[in-house]
Amino acid sequence: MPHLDAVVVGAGFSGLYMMHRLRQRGLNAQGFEAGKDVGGTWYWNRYPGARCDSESLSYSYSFLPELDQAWHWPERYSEQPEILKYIEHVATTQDLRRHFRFQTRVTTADFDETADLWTIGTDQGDQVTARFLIMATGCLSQPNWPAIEGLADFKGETFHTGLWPHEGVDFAGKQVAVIGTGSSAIQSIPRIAKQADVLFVFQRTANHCVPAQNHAMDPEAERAYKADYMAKREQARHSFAGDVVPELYITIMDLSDDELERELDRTWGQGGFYTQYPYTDIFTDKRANDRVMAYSHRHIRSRVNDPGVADLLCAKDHPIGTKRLCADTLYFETYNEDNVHLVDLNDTPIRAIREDGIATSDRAYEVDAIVYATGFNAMTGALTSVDIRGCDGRVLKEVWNDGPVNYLGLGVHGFPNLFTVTGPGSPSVLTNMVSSIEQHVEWVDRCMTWLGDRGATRIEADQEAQGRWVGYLNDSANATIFPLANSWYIGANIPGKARVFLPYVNGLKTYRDECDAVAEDGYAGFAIA
Ligand code: NA7
Repeated sequence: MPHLDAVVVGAGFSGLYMMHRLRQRGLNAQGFEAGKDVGGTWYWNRYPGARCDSESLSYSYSFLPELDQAWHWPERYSEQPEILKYIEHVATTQDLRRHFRFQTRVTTADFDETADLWTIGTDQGDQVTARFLIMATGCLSQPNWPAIEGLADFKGETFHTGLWPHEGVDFAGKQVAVIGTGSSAIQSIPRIAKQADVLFVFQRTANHCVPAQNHAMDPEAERAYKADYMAKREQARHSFAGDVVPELYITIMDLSDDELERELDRTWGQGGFYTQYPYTDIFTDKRANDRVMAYSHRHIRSRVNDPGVADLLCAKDHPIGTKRLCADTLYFETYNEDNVHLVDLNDTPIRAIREDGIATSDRAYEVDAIVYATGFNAMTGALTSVDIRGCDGRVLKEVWNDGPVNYLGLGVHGFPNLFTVTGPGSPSVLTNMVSSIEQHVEWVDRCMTWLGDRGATRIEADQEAQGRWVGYLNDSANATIFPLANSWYIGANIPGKARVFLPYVNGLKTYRDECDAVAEDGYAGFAIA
């Protein structure tokens, strides 16, 4: 059985950077990736309109300063093909592909306590042993298929936004259904509506959505950013959001109605998460959030002609931003088109999928294609779908049955030498993902170097430190209004999943400081052997 220093699972932004670091240190690391090539999220999510909601100049690696200068991002927020092109370029120029086995899914991982080694198995029959197992499997990588009766009976074309065909899909001349109105639906619906003869959108819950204000890259802004790139990277690394954005300096409740209107006109003009970044109280004071929400609703109503449809599109069940905020390009205007119909599933729930379409409580919708934009088993799904067995035969999936427990979002008691890059309990999805990925990869690399220098073969989170961390995570989340929403942040989108707030809410800067303090203190809270 081949023996390795480390196995890296996943060849997205995390896995590639992890591999780069390990190989630079001369370690013998092997990567496994289920897809045919690199890219992770950006490999799978090829649906029309798929786009990042962090700006491209900062949603990219910071460890390649020459590439920073050479690379041109054509838009403020790049579309999936551009991001994938960038990742592929990095994989090629850094010669990373040869360290990965593609079309190979890791299915099992067993820890041998006597040898301090993981034995890793794949669906292609590989068996390898490795000192360290690094799960770089992404936060939104296990697609969620809804449990609707008859789903497999449909005779037309079935798609999931998170598993989009590489050759693309032509909806011209077709009757199409989209189920779901989260970010993936909001990005794809305007594009699908342009092609399809008829589009039915099946909405269970409206999502808060603000204009992305995407545009072609402004050459002057690009020049200015590049002139100062290193400093900007440094700023992002030590910021709340992991990004070069204005941070927490305006308190909504201090503003009069007129002042707030002007302020929100300004940030709605900037678009996307700029409508959240500056506000100290948007996630801590529901009254402040309500005021922003009222503005958002007025904005939506001004974009949709039919007041009844506009009303359905205004999210009212959760404070704005407590489910991941969506950023749109002409989403609401799409409902002004004659071929687009919104179906309110609260009024007429789906009863079943039939051979020829979708049956709701009041009628049948005959369609040629159904697009499931129904999201992911977020943050834990990719980890618990692998049969990971630690000490004493403990199974990760079972240990996490009541919600994930770990220390720093990086290590789990009972599972030595296992690292989870952007695992639950770390800032990840509440920040610029690439910044959080880099922080984790660098921490893991530093930790492995430290262990190697001491001849240590094992690191494991203490149960007590883990308990304190989980308590701190919950207290931090409960000090905000995030838990008020039935979001994927809290596992509410997956039937039966424990209701635990998954990401770390105190921002990347504080988190980085906490992780660094643990490292500087000789990895306090971890048992080293
Ligand atoms: P999301 O944001 O989880 O959205 C999934 C959507 O699918 C949401 O509107 C759900 O409605 C809907 N859904 C899920 N199951 C059903 C069933 N059974 N019936 C009807 N509707 C259903 O996933 P996305 O892919 O859009 O975005 C995920 C993240 O990727 C996004 O936040 C960005 O960070 C990138 P519900 O709200 O549960 O009523």
